[in-house]
Amino acid sequence: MNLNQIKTIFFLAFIFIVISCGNKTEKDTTQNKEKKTKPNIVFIMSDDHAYQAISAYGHNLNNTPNIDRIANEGAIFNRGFVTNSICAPSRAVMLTGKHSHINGKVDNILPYNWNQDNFAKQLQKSGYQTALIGKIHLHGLPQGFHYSNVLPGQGQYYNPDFIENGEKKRYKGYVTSITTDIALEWLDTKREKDKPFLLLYHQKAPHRTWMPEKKYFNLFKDKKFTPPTNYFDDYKGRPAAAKHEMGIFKDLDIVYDLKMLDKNKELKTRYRKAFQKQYDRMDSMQKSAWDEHYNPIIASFKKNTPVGKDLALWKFQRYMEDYLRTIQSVDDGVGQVLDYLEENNLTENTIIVYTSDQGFYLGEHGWFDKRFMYEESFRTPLLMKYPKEIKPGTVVNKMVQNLDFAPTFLDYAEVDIPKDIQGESFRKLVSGESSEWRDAIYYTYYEFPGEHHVKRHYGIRTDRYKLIHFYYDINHWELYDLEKDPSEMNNIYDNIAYIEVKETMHKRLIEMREKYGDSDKLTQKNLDNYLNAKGLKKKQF
Ligand code: SGN
Ligand code: CA
Repeated sequence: MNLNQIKTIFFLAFIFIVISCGNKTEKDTTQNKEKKTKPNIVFIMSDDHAYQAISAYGHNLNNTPNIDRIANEGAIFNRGFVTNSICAPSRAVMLTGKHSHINGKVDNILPYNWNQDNFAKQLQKSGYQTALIGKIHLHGLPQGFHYSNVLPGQGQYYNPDFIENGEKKRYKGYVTSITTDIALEWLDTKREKDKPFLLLYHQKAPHRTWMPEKKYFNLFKDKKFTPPTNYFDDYKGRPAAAKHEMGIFKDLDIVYDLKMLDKNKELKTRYRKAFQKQYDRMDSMQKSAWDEHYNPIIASFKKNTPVGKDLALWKFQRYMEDYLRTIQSVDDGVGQVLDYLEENNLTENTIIVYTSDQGFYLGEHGWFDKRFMYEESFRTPLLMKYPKEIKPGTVVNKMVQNLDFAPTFLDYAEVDIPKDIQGESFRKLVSGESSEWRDAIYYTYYEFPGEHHVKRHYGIRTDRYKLIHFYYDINHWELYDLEKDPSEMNNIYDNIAYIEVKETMHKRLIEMREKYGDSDKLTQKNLDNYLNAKGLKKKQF
């Protein structure tokens, strides 16, 4: 090799090194950029929060300025629905993007299989830092999260236990503020800050038994709540609804739900002991603040106990006060998280969603609780903000479901959506890029025989109509024209004027069950599993 050849080799080697270094630098930059531009996701979910109790929805019951901020700076969904209106199943659908009969968590009783895929696992694999904080109601160590700190089961309002990465410990204070503090602490000190993050920040409130935080004991003191027009519903034409055990008047316990825990124990109710247990979790300071507020109300109730219709109205008022008070603390927490994101320049690149695991009755049909496919519990609040893509003041009227969260988040994170996910991404819908969307949704409910006595049913809702089939110890169909009868008081299934609508809806329901892989056989299997788990036999009912 002569000198010139050696020079050429050195020169080529030099060029090669420069090019590869250049490429490497460029590649690193692209990866970094990608990492940094992937949006963060803060998914806020509360438990049993009725859309009627968010001021952005305009029902004038309460004031939720922080939750409203999400809608004002982003989008409000007027038709957000769940697929199965009960806690644990709703969360399983949210995580997996699959209907209950596919993910297996059909009711609050049967176990959830954490080994199956969920969107947090997918995001984790793609480089996200993930955390789950608060209520999840799915037994077992959560999978898909670098950090989890969750309430066991339903959780407690005062001095709650939490399970931090599998280890149980008790916190002192009020559950809503504690959940917020844990979430803020994770955001501030626990996550790796150079990575995009997913935070599931899930409140227990406003779940029963609606125990407010001290600072809100006097909120609504002077406000008189008017019950909905169908508060004294007679359930005509709706035999499943008539069998309910979720009436504010009939079923709310004066002591347990409405807090009339008199010290001389004269008010002997069915669930008095259960509430005593909750009260006993409080320390002496918490108890004396509680008593200072409730004792005068108890005294006045005992001195002048209302009866009949007056009692029904008194119960409604008491129910609304405490239910809405617990929401005020949830709203405060949302404000703290939004402020944190703003103060840390995270607003632009963070998707924020506010929703509930389902809707809730605030006296409609005379009820509290959920479960039915009727609007108030089938629907759920949904507000969303992402300044990069969603215009402030956006209103979405298409029917989205909790089934759609998983694919939507994966879409934003640019992760391939697994083929077996049943929901659809609403990213383009909410940004206004496309208005193409489904025109019908499917619903199932399984937890019967069970608490509140809501019979098993499934059904379909289109923009205008709803068809429901109640089964098991009843075989009953209901059809509603939601345009003419938004409160679903008039079952028109046997109305001759709707014969064609009825036929079309039946046909569409069959198609829908095929589309989502549901069938009578699966329904029967779920029923058998449930009865086995509860040690029940069909003939007992
Ligand atoms: C508890 C409540 C019920 C409620 C279920 C399910 N009773 O059992 O009123 O329907 O949870 O709620 S309580 O006396 O224990 O409060 S869910 O949101 O978890 O599905
Ligand atoms: Ca719930």
